[in-house]
Amino acid sequence: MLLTTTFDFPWWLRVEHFLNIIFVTFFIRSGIEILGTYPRLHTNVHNRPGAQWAQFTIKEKSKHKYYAVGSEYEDYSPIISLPGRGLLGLGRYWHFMVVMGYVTCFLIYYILLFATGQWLRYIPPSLSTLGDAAYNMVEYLAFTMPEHMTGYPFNAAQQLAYFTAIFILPPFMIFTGMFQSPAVNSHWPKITHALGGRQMIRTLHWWGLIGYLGFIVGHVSMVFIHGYGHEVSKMVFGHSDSPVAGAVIFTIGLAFVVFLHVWATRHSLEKPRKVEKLHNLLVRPLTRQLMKLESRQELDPNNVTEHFRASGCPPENDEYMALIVHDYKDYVLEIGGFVEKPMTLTMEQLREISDGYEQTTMHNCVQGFSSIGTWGGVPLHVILDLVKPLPGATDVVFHCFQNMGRDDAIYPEGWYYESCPMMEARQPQTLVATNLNGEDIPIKNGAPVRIRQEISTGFRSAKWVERIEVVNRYDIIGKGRGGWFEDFDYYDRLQMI
Ligand SMILES: Nc1nc2c(c(=O)[nH]1)N[C@H]1C(S)=C(S)[C@@H](COP(=O)(O)O)O[C@H]1N2
Ligand SMILES: [Mo]
Repeated sequence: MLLTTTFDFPWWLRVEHFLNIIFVTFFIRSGIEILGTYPRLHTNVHNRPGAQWAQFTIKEKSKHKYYAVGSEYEDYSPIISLPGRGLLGLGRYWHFMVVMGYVTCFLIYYILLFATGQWLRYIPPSLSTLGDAAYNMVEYLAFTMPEHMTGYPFNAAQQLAYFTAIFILPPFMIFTGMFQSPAVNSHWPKITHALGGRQMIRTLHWWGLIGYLGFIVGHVSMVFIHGYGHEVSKMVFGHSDSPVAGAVIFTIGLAFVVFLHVWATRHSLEKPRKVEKLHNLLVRPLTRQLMKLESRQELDPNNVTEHFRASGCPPENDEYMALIVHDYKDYVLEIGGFVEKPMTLTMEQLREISDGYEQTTMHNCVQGFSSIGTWGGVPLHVILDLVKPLPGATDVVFHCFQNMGRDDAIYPEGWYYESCPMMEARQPQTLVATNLNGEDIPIKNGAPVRIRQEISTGFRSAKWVERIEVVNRYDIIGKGRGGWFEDFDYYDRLQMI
């Protein structure tokens, strides 16, 4: 028989199984952190408030009337989420670090699985396996032990569960995870649309989480039903001849996993910058590749979001108020810094250069909400060609009228600013926007001028922009991390995911 030779559990399979326990539990806890910063699930890309189909918070409404999302954060306990306390940036750091490790291990695992023929035992031999699996479940409920399938080391219900956990859930999660990345979903807008849009993809990813939780509950119950020592010694030694030693070693292994979680949580809360460093080391190679994907969105202008959601409160200083009162006639955008020809542009001049340019794109807030808008303005590369960055210019910094500490009650201090590497600045859809849906940009969305960075998450699109500065280093601005959220909230400056 073909399958009798693959009855054993080779060492690489057992190592992979153990690593998987670490990866999946880290995914779940950091995933809950991410979910908590926008604890509502929608299926419609416009995510109209109140239209969520599920919610994981008891907060009814946000504190602000217009600027909803900032205060919608749910800060779960560090016992549940990694690292807890609403630290989205750090939760993301962990989630993506684990992606790097998990995907690497999984590729090796798949290769070995196929190279050794082990994969065959997880493939249901015929459609009747489905019926057998259902029958097995009834047997479990009746406290009888189902028979193994002939030639296999497990019964039909187990085979089906393993098949799902090995061949369905991981690719599904990687795929639905990837398509939440603004770099990916703006490069393949048609696939994004075909999948049902940004919120549907988020919802699907959540169902994957439920799939994992279901699998874990089932899998762990099976281990106890079939005998803890007997089962875990297969995970340790590959056979069940030494159940006691197996149980001891496996339990120590589990304690180690718990220790890792406690360590990761404490470390994140106490030394967040160290976690950030590790993240940058592991994940930057990926984000730098993602940065090369250009946004190619030409979404349907008839499908713009009626109430484009807003994040952050508008500036409250006299200078900005005066601009509003005078209908932005006195507004001048300064573009300078490390350039050959610094210049200033009025609204009128901006509109003239723009010559009616528009792009209809989807906004991806890092917290998870999305909106669609038609933005008019001047692509940043056009402006850069006018001011001519000097050789050695590396980044473009956007300075805003808004001071977070002063204008937004939920944040501590500091002028809002953001920056981006020259490569991102020169992308075709990186825009200096003056219009939203054919009108002046509303105050809440960044009037009179804001940036659109379409391949990155929302916080990188600075609103209420006063000045654009080309630089050859950004680490001497603010606290040196490249932007306000990077300085204060451990957000990733190259948040392409
Ligand atoms: N100056 C400034 N720009 C900002 C913010 C802010 O608080 N202040 N919030 C950012 C975040 S987190 C998001 S999601 C988007 C929101 O854009 P919107 O309000 O048009 O939806 O703006 C970004 N730009
Ligand atoms: Mo955001």
